[in-house]
Formats: sequence, structure tokens, C-alpha cells
Amino acid sequence: MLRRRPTSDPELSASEAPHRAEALPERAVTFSRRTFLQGSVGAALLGCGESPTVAVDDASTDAPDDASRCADPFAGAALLGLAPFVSQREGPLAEPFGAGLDGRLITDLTTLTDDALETPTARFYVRTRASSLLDLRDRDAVRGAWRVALGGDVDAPRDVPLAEILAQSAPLGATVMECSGNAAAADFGLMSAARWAGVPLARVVATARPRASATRVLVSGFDRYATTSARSRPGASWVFSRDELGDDGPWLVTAMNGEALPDDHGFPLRLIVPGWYGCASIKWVDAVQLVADDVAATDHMQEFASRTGQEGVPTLAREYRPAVMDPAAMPVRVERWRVGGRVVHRVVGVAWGGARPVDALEISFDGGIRYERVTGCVARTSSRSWGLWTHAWRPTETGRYIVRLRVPDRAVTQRRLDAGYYARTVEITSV
Ligand SMILES: Nc1nc2c(c(=O)[nH]1)N[C@H]1C(S)=C(S)[C@@H](COP(=O)(O)O)O[C@H]1N2
Ligand SMILES: [Mo]
Repeated sequence: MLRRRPTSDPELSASEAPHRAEALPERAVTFSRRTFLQGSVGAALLGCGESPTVAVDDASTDAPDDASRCADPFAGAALLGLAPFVSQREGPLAEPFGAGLDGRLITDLTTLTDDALETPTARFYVRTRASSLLDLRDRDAVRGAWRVALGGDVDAPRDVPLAEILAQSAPLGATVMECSGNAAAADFGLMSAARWAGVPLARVVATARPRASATRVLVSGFDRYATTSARSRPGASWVFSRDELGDDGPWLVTAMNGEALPDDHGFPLRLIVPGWYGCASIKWVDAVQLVADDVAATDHMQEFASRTGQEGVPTLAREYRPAVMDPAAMPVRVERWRVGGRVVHRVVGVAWGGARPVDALEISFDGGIRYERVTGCVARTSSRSWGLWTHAWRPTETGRYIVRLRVPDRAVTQRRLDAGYYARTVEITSV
């Protein structure tokens, strides 16, 4: 049975307000020329191979052949600056704001380079800040006392001490996490990548000896807050099928980028579900219950139903499709270069999602009417994380361009790209 829910996106505080198309484009330019030139950006972003230089003039009209795909048409050129996106952001960038369920941190994606694909912990996006009802000040005491109530339809229910998980923690590697409510109102910065360490949830579950009738696993985290939120419902929990567990499935993690989890990212224990939207990655995990096949969907799953691509709002957990991120791509900055006396733009973007890394993209500058092959290579090594791509572009007129990406293989499901979800408008002032 499907229930109707409001379709407006409550993820950001002001997202109910109409988007301001003319909002402050200059705020999007946070990537100063100085930072740019000081960093290793010049080298890091120029492509991923030593291939011969191609003529920039041809770059935006012809699909490059394999030999020139990683070519660097900007070798020896001068970086002039950035062309700004028309920003619709409704909160500060790169610093925490708000509290509890309405607390956020929007990651600045404009500074992404091949050398710095992992988001520093302090700049990793936050979708919900730690509850003031959860006293995390004495971190050793919290670690010592934290238990996961592991039970339900099992032969050996038990309280799993955090120490047991810490003792078994191993690297999961880098994963990209995106809030399913990532949107223009956050300049699409509710997305970050980090390295995690922990244990596969499946291993912890096995220690309780689940019965055959327990086909699903309900993971819950501490989620009570002193104040109520107008937009988000407290009570974070997600139901997985036992088939979705395994070393490739959800992990219980204790460390982020080589250090203990920060409070806002779920200290002392959170779930990370590689390849899924962030809403399934429950923070402050304190219970894991084995449940029957007809278990109800949680409030949290219902809240995120439309944003995770469900049809309507299913009432049973088994009616939910996995909250996976389809292949997606968007520009993160548009650089202006001087090459041989002319201005050439280079679009730098990120690609993520999908069961396997997409290695080809097409880009449109007219909102999705005409597409051309992305000229640089799509440097993405793992389906769990993200990678950068670049595209040489020579617009012939100044003005605003709506940039969209798509995966050329139309057999690849790409719901958000098809919907124009990540379309970004860039302002070109000189050609
Ligand atoms: N306990 C709890 N866990 C939670 C949430 C929450 O509100 N409460 N929000 C989820 C959502 S919607 C997202 S996008 C991710 C964000 O994780 P982050 O804040 O560490 O980036 O946490 C998930 N885990
Ligand atoms: Mo989210």
C-alpha cells in the first residue's frame, strides 16, 4: 500500500522557498586564484596521462579517440581564474550551521583535485549534528560504555561492546557519501568522500546466530533531540535484507580518515553503506535487530522514500529498492585559461555512483538539448568513490550556460542525470 507524502524537499532549512535564480554568483567563487596557483592543481588536474597535446580548437567538437583522451591541451597555458556558477546556496559554505536534526555543513566541492579527493574530516558534509541529549564529552567513557543491542529473531542475543568492534576494525577504504536531499540549495555540497575503518555488519550479525526466519536487519541509531525539527523526523533507522549484507555491504565503522569519528559524524559508531545514499548510513548506532520479512518500513525510510527513488512511500521494508546512487556527474568549477592568445574554458567535474565506474561522459551546455563527448578522461578508480573529469570548452558568446552531463550508454540507469537534477548554470564573461 502506498501513502502520499509531501514531495517538497525538507533537507535544507530554506529549500521550501523558491530558488533565487539571480542569487549572488560571486559567492560561488571561493576558489581563489592564489590557492589555485599555489596548489598542485595545475599539475593534478591537467589530465591523467602523458598523451600528446591536442589542438584546443578541435577539443569541443570532435569525440577524442582513445590515444588523445587524456591529452593535456592546456600544457604551458596560463590560468586566468574561474567562471562562476549561478549559486542557489542557502547557507554558509564549509562551516557548520544549525543544531541537531537541522544542523548542516555544506562541503565546498570547487577545490577538488586528483590529489585531494578525500574530504578533510572538518569539511565533510554534515546532515544532522550530534544531539545535545547524547553526552559525548568524555570520549573514553563513551567508548567504554557504548553497546550495540544485538537481538530480535536470533538464538544468541547479546550486547556487543564497542571494544569488540574496535578490536576487529580494518580499513574499508574510501567511499563517497551523498545525502539523498543534496540539491541546488546546497550547491550540491551535501556530498563528500572519506576513508573509513570498521567491520562488515554481516560479521557482527553472525555472532548472534540469526534464525532462518530472520531475513531482514534493522539498524538503529541514537536520534532523540532537545528541540523538534519542522523538516526532519527523529528516529534514524534502516532495514536491510540479509542478502544486502556482506563485505561489500554495510559496515559498522569507528574511524574516519584515520581518526576516531567526530561527534557530528556518529561517534563512537556509525554505519557506512558504500554506494548508497547517506540516509542509510545511520549514525550513533546502538541497536541491530534481526526481523521478519514483513517488517514495516521505518519512519526514516518513509521520510527518504522519494529521494531514494522509491515509487510512492511503501509501507513494508521489503518493498524498498536498495537506496543506491545511480551513476551521476556534475561540474564543480569552470576554469578560464589563456592558450595561445585565446581564452579557453576548462570544465572540471566529478563523477560518482553506479555499480561500476563510468568511463565516458557527455556534456551539454544548453540544458540538455545537444551533447558532446567529454574531452578529458574520467579518472575514477573505484565504484565506491568519486573521480574527476575535465572538458575543454570554447564558448563563442558570453552569457549563461546550463551545464548537464549524461552517460552515453543509454542502457545505464541514470535517473537523476535524466531528470536534469545536477544541472548547473555558469556565467561566461569573456570568450
Ligand atoms: N542517527 C542518525 N543517523 C543519520 C541521520 C540522522 O538524522 N540521524 N541522517 C542520515 C542522513 S540523511 C545522512 S545524508 C547521513 C549524513 O552523514 P554525515 O552527517 O556524517 O555526513 O547520515 C545519516 N545518518
Ligand atoms: Mo541525507
